[in-house]
Amino acid sequence: MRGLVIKSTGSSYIVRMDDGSDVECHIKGNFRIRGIRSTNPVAVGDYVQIDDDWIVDVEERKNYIIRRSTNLSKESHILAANIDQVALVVTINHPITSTIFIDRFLATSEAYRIPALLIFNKLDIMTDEESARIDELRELYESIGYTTLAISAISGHLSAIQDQLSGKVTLLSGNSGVGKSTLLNALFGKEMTRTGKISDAHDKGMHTTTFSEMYFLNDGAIIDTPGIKGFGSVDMQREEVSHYFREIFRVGADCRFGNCTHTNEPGCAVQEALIKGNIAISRYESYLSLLGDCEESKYR
Ligand SMILES: Nc1nc2c(ncn2[C@@H]2O[C@H](COP(=O)(O)OP(=O)(O)OP(=O)(O)O)[C@@H](O)[C@H]2O)c(=O)[nH]1
Ligand SMILES: [Mg+2]
Ligand SMILES: [Zn+2]
Repeated sequence: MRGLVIKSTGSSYIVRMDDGSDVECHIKGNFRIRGIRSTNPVAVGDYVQIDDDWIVDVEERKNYIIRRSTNLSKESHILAANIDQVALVVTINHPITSTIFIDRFLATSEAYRIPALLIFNKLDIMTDEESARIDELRELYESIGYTTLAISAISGHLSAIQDQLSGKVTLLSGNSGVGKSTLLNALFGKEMTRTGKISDAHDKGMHTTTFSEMYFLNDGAIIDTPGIKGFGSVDMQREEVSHYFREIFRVGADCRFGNCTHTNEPGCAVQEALIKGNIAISRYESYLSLLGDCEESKYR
């Protein structure tokens, strides 16, 4: 019998069967999918075959997105499978989301060819300065080609975001405490899942959501996921990294050398664009940080 994995706790899975019923399933210890090394062989969004309450097969995925928790860890985790887009929820304060985190997330979504959307949340508590910074960041990411939204999940007015989610399966991700679950609840107009406070001492989330779960909304679906700290690089070749920074890739076509890494080569168009301010320093720093990971992994 066939069904869709809608919740994953790590040790068990809730599978929504084609007849609409939900079955709690397990996988046998030796269950593996060829070609992917990950801590979870089955993820939310997977279509599976079940036998009793055992998952016995996973259908080929349209796509999936993997995260490695840190650069050094060899373990990777499939965040979700068969998704139409990823939405990164960002707060520039309470808690702080770094641009490196944003860019690593975007680069990963590029690597897996999954469209990404940036949602700046908690507008209601941003100072004027912080709001100006949000405008700046939105302008930057829009200029690169990403869709961005600025919202307050607790104060409603979510029609712009509803338009973006309509008809699609969207994975919600971001640091702990940015308001992913709050946004989910707001979209449903009722409490679908728990939310948690930001710690007073550290101004960080407390990892309230611990499972990934898919929720069906009108003609689409939203997957709420546990907050993440870091975003290690996926396996990328050094030459590949610039492909995942759209504007660096575009400008890099004019470099003197075809294999330019945009670090210290003569005739580098990216360096020139940096000086002219046509490429943002923050983006270039994120690019360098991913490039650095590749160097590191070469010697592992
Ligand atoms: N002022 C304000 N607070 C918000 C907003 N959105 C969320 N919060 C608060 O931020 C805190 C964390 O929200 P959650 O929805 O639990 O955050 P999360 O991203 O799901 O966090 P994890 O599940 O830990 O990954 C809660 O106290 C929310 O009430 C917002 O738009 N404005
Ligand atoms: Mg949550
Ligand atoms: Zn170059």
